[in-house]
Amino acid sequence: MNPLKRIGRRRASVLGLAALVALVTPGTASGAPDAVKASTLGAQAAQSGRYFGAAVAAGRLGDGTYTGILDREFNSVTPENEMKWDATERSRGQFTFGPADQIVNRAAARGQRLRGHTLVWHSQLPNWVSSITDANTLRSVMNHHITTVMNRYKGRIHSWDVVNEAFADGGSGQHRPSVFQNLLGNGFIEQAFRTARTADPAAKLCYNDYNIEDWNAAKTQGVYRMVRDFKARGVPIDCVGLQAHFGAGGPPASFRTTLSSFAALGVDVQITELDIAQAPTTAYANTVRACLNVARCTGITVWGIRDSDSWRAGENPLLFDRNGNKKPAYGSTLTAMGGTPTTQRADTSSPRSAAALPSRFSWSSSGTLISPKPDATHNIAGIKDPTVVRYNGKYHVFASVASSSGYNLVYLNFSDWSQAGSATHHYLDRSAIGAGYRAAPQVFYYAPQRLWYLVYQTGNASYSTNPDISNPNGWSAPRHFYSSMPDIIRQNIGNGYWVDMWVICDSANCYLFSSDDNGHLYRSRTSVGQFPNGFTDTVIAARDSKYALFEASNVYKVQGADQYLLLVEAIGSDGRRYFRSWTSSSLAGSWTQLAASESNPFARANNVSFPSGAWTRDVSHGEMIRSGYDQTLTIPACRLQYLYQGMNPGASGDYNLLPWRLGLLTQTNSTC
Ligand code: G2I
Repeated sequence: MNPLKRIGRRRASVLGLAALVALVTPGTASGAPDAVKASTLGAQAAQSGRYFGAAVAAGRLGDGTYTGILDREFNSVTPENEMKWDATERSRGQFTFGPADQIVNRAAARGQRLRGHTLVWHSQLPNWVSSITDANTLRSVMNHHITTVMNRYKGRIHSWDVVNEAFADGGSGQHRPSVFQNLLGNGFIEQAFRTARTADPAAKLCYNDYNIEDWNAAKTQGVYRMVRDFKARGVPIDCVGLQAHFGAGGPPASFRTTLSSFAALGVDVQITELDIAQAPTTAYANTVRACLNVARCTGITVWGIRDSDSWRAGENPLLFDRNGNKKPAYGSTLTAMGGTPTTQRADTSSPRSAAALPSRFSWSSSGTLISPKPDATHNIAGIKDPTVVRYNGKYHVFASVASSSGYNLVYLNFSDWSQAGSATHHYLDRSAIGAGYRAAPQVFYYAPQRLWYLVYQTGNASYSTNPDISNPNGWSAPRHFYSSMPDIIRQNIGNGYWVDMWVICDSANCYLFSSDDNGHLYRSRTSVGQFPNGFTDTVIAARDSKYALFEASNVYKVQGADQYLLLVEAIGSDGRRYFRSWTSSSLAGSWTQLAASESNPFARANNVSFPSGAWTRDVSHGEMIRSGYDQTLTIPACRLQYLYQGMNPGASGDYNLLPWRLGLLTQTNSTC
């Protein structure tokens, strides 16, 4: 965002631009189908709206091979042991959430979904519970446990295993004996589900068990009768988890019938703990196919990552060997979902993978969602350059506010977009950020330091930090990333401006991108350990003509793919702002055009529909809605949303006084 440029200068320069743009941005319409074959389990499962998850152990999160596979392949996580009763309430009323928090916070920051496992189970139950002898005490202890654990993670868990393994093995089809069954009778399961619904009404409530995959088994029929009865009587239940701990033969022939029979009762089904002795390729493929064939089979979780992580390690039942290499069953699993495996060694950096994003985009725009809210001391003309994260159940938006006296920043939060217009605007010149030229903010949580960063331009590239994103007064005074403008920028900037600083990190390095309104995208680097200090090695990351590579660059990691997305704002042959896009397999790599022309733009008035009225012809400086909130800037591969600035097409005059407003694009050609 260039605070100084004027619309008049821009319009005057547009003559002859059409030819120029055509020259430098050849059309990239490829006719490639929108449906893509992803090269990782999570990304491919997402193509059909499903998740592919893994059980995760907090104790292994320091193992880079383990987390490398976890973050590359899986988009859902189940804590393997950390949410169980013996881990969370070892003595009555004393709750411990450290290891569970570790898994939850890590997954949430990366946009991975979470399954909760498990609230009521006869196993891994502390002695103080199993030795209770009084029904009223046990009931209140059970309800308190469910409520406390669910409250802790409220809004962050997509599905909870409320009750685990309550049915007996063998031919009875009845509940197994347990302290819950023995003291509370058959009604304990219903009681647990009712308490769970009250505690977190948004979570899907699941009954989870093993050996219920064979439709002909008495245990399966017992669970089926319970779910049918719950649905008939309005007891809250949303899904059945089938653990799927299989022998080498894989799933029983009736597995798909079992899944579809439960689904027909009006519940989702999920494969929750998949592992198969010796991991035969066909057995894995058959399991996956059974799920894909049932619309309400919403996801698959494997019970561990490498064979050495498995509770059945001696049977090598998982998709990765102990060195982290993909096993043949990995390939058959991915292929069964329609994906394409890449050959990949666990200990090298990821090679390029199949594109997870389509090569053409179409969007639907909201109307104006956020407009300036001037107050007695802030006479604001435009609200611009938004940055946004979803954290703790809220969208947190920071933006530039433009007025005749210059630029500063504003902060607002709201729980959903329908509330955006009524949110309070907090002017950040009242914080230690202070008055004066501050513009084009970017916000993220820097997980290694457990600190929020707001990056913005002040003439230099600057930042403030805050331990609490929701506290507008918590931001520190500005500090600069550079002692002065790097030489390479000084040599290339011409008559442009140094603007729109953007930070993104991979597991080793952080990169700072910036633009010069003169056709150059710059990139500097520091290590994750040194950040925010040490940005050096500034290079030109991309170059084009001035208006074809103008400003407002954004760079993101595409979830589940070895793919980064670069967006840069251009000025079109009609003088209107739009976005071009490129991808790369590495943040330090070269960028390949994705949708990068006026005829096949990433987002431009010609690929956006405006159901509530064409309030803008510009699709200008904005930011993607991320799937997480940390420094990796991870975005989903599907159903993209982009918060942007637009304005009344008839407006003109002083650039700083133009009536910019914020609106939201939602991708309409997503295939997943
Ligand atoms: O048993 C396989 C699974 C069956 N369905 C419910 C799941 O929750 C269950 O998971 C396993 C974990 O994979 C094991 O990791 O549950 C076991 C306990 O029943 C877990 O084993 C426990 C050991 O029993 C403990 O001694 C150990 O301290 O793992 C703990 C942490 O490694």
